[in-house]
Amino acid sequence: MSDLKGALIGCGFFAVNQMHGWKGVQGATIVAICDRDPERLKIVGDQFGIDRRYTDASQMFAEGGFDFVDIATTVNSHRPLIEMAALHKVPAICQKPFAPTLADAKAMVAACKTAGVPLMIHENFRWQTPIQAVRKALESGAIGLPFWGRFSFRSGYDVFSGQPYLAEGKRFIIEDLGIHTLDIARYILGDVTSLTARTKRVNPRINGEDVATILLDHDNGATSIVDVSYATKQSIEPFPETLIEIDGTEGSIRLSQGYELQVTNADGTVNTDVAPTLLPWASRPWHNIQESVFAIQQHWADSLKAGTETSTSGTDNLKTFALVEAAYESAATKTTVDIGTLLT
Ligand code: NAD
Ligand code: 89V
Repeated sequence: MSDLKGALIGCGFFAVNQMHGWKGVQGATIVAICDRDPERLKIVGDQFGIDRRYTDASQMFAEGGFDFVDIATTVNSHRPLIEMAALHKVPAICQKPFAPTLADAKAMVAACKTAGVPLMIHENFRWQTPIQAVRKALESGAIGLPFWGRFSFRSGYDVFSGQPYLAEGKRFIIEDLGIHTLDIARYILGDVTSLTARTKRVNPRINGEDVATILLDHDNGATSIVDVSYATKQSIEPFPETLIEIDGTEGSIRLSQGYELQVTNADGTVNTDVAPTLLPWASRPWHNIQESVFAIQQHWADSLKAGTETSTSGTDNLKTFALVEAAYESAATKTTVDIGTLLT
């Protein structure tokens, strides 16, 4: 089977990782790019040798000649661009966060369903090597049935220099980073029935919250905590590591700073180095994220060819996005929010 042809929209900060990722993916090639900013279009077009360049996405769709689109723009453009893809019956990948609101996200899923095209959200954190290792350890049965978990991302890393828009919005850490951590919690412990959240803004130079603590009730009866912070100064900066603790009926799993996995049960303790690979184009400390970009893109190419649903399909990611909406609602109202109600 010949390579799938892809088009990428949005040639900003993160798209450079996606373009590098696509170079390594087997079975897919980017043939066209689009950015409404001609300068970004030129930088990325020249760096990756792409001749077909557009400043207008509708013109690119009208000319066609690609099998899927990869949308790497910021959130406000996601719905119109996904609806454009659906109109042209083009399978689509959309960066997180899914949409500005859950209603928009539901409309995007509906548009793709009606058009009969797959939609995948680029929710890459569950594809990180250490996260995959935790899931495998749990699936092996080594710790029995999980009843408690903690998914923690606490950092003082300056994300605002690369992504200045993160300082501007009324919402920050839950929508941008917590969305990944909530998705990991779902991926490891299963879907969530209800949630309680508290937030804080510590950094006075940003508009949104930079600390959040979220208590999750999972379908399987497990309880977990998702705690995220960009206001935490530590001796060794852990960015961008998610640290995990899982307690089960027969043992425990710990994913510690430095990508160390420890699985303990009645047979003893097994320690494993689960550090991500440093891909040739990647750089520390981002390599953990960069490797997961390649992994999710390979998964997309394989799934599109096989006609199978992706792990983070639009339908799946509605359940993660609902947790984001619920966390803001819970923090604002100081109530526990029922997730089922949001998803109906
Ligand atoms: P950015 O602002 O650097 O880049 C976005 C680009 O999209 C800009 O060049 C802009 O001109 C272009 N653009 C916006 N609307 C457009 C439209 N309608 N048509 C054509 N071009 C358009 O932003 P970024 O930091 O690269 O973030 C992009 C997305 O990636 C965000 O949703 C962000 O949350 C996400 N992101 C994901 C990860 C991850 O690990 N999954 C990491 C960082 C950022
Ligand atoms: O993954 C992201 O969305 C990024 C970062 C890791 C910096 O929060 O914005």
